[in-house]
Amino acid sequence: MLVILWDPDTLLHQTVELLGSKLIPALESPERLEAILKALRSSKYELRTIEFASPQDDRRITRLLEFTSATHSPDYLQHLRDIFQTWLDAGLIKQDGHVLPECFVYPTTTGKPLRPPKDPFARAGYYAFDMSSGIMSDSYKAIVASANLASEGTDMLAGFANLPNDIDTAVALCRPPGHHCDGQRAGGYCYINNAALAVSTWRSGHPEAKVGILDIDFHHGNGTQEIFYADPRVLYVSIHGEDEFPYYTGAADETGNGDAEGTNINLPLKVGSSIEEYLEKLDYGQQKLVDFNPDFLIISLGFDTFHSDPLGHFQIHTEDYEIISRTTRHALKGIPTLVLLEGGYVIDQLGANMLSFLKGWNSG
Ligand code: OKP
Ligand code: ZN
Repeated sequence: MLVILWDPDTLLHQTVELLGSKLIPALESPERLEAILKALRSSKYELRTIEFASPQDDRRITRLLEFTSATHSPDYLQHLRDIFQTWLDAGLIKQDGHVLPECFVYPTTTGKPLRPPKDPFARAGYYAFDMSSGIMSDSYKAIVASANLASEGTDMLAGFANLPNDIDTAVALCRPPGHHCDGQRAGGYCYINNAALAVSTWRSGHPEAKVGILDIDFHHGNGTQEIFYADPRVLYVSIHGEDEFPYYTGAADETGNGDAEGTNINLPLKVGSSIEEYLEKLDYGQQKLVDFNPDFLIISLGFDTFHSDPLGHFQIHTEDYEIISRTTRHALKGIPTLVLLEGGYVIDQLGANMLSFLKGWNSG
């Protein structure tokens, strides 16, 4: 049985991005979550949904930050918390404005360590790798609420929090998503790597555990890959559009470093690929995960693999999500599983796609 987690504070983040040379409301919008909630509420399946309130008590916040700090640098987390107010105080934006970067970090031959720039305007670029990660007045609240869902879901599955014991799957309706954040910089609508936080949460009670991550968002999870690239106890498997965003990662020859060699598996697929081609890769990735025999499984779930997605380009339809989730569940049954929402931008089909996924999971 599965349980679904969400938090109304995640709706507060609503920023802008560039389309050509125009600023538009970011495609990663509150309406995405609202569409999924609407579908869940009117569904004929029996679904257990828990509404969370972002962490209020100091102990919970301290614990969340401690687990996040295992993979995110303290100065980056401080930046996320403070940059909006800093820009406001410096007169760079008004209350309804958005922090967007100007100048990014780039390779040099000096060998000198990079330091955060003093200029608050420049800092926005130091802590980001693209311009799809704006920060507005309530962003930090939503970022924390989203991350908290990943941690709460893990607590339940790990037995750190009370949960009816027939539940072995938690679906965290996170937004903003997480898989592009590498712990030092925001990008691709991601600010905290929710999957990495789930791993740290799980490890707080099971330090030796092996964790499998299956990333089925259309885009390569460069952040998750980066964070666990040298970690032999995390197997990262990603199926994603070849040569698509985030452009510089996701090739099949990125396989892990040192004794983690072989624990990073990228399965790039050509743009326009069909569900049959997709399922071949999925089958291969699932088998690798089965062989790894993880104690805990995380699925980074994006619905931007949908055929008409503005940011994704596979030929995958609503009924296919049922097949994808059923085969995954079937292959990896018995392993406690945290499903984290990543992308998916066809708002009026997101609800149906999520229901299709849940239906397949429950019958796998
Ligand atoms: C995030 B996730 C549109 C550019 C969008 C960012 C894509 C982020 C995808 N103006 N670039 O993996 O779904
Ligand atoms: Zn995506």
